[in-house]
Amino acid sequence: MLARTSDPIVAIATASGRGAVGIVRVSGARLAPLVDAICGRALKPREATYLPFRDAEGEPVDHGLAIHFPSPNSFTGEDVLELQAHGGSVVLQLLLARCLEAAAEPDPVTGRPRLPGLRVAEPGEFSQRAFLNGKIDLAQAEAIADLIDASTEAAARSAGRSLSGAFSREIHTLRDALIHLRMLVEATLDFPEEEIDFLQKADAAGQLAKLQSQLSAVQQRARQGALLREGIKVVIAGQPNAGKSSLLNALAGAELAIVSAVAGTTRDVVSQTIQIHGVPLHVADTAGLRESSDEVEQIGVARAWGQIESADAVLFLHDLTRADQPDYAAADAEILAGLQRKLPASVPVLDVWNKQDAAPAVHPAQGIALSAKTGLGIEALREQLLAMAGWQAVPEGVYLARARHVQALARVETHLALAADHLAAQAQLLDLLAEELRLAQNALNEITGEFGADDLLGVIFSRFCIGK
Ligand SMILES: Nc1nc2c(ncn2[C@@H]2O[C@H](COP(=O)(O)OP(=O)(O)OP(=O)(O)O)[C@@H](O)[C@H]2O)c(=O)[nH]1
Ligand SMILES: [Mg+2]
Repeated sequence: MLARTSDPIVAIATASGRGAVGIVRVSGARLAPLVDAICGRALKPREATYLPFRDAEGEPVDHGLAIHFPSPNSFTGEDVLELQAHGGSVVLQLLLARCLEAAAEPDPVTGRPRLPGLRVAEPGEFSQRAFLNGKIDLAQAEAIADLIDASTEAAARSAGRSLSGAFSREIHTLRDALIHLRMLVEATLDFPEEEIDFLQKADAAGQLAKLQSQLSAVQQRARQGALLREGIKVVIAGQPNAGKSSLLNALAGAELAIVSAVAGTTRDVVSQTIQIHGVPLHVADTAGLRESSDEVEQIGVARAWGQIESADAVLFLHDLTRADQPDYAAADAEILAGLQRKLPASVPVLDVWNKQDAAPAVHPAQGIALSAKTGLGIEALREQLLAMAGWQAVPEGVYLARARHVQALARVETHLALAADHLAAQAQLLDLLAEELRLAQNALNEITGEFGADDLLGVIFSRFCIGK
């Protein structure tokens, strides 16, 4: 949980390690005395000035650029001082320590500490302040963290779109339409004798239906955005020697897992994130599923089932060259029964027949045939994986969204559906209609944070990196 105080805060804003430039950032209500102490003078607002950063004796700690962003025209909305120094970790630590020291020193004029209470920022605290001071809304604040964490170019682009407020604007459009409808219903409640007429004339049902269709468009894009951010987990499972490790290597384009003709080669789970059209897929290769007296192999098989149980999608790999052997088919049937027992119906299982190159005449009744060895059919599998993940190209562009947003939108959907029922059921349910619309608006507000749920804020901002 973050401290929600107005303490001045300081942090190294750049990544740890060596770099050409590193930045120490300070934010607080009034930084002028600190600027004086470290820069030896006042700075022109928002102008970079090259100068020595001074220690307590006036000696330079380092030379660099200092920029003072007076409140409210800064990232956090408070006074912000940015010190761009050389990017060594020792230099930046010295500069950070110097800021803390200078803050505690008595001001030559007042004799009181220059910047009482200056402390090192918690992760995400700068962005939290930006949010609390109305510089950005919650969805935008999350987009900052998502942009930094983006694992694919598509994810970074869509995080940028969310950060620029595209997602928030869509939410505001929905909210405004919702408020309009609520006002209509609330007004009707005040004049009960006219209610049906009034709502009918204003086409409340039509407005609600329009709102529902707008919502479903936003939902679709948010779901795609959440997919870009989180990806899905795909587990490759099947009998020993089917070519699971070969398939992982083929998908990843690298020799990650050991491949050999010995059945029972893979023991540990080997995982790799691959991207298909920008969607991250976390693919896990597992031990071949069979009864074994080998203790290590047994552990591997147990781990494989553990992976399967947490999968979002399973590739059930078969060996085409052995497809016609009765005991091979029997073992596959046993594995299939296990998959059906352990997986909810919502997790797709795709039959993949490997080694097509060695059995070109055999064609499976269902699923797809490929060769991990020659690469034949791998592209088709990649497309199929995207479809299994639920990816659809959305024309207007995707904005990065989080599971939290998708869930909130689903709650809005539920409340609007109930509201529509109450509206259709006529006058006596107007109170309930009004209540559902209110709840729908609450759920929408959660996305942009225009409400006061402190606990939620703590969770969101504590996942940031320090200095952001
Ligand atoms: N002809 C042919 N051979 C393949 C293909 N894919 C894999 N193999 C061979 O099949 C054998 C087993 O491959 P692996 O990828 O190790 O199989 P696995 O399913 O990971 O096996 P375990 O780890 O023992 O469960 C190796 O000799 C591979 O060279 C393929 O597409 N065509
Ligand atoms: Mg293997």
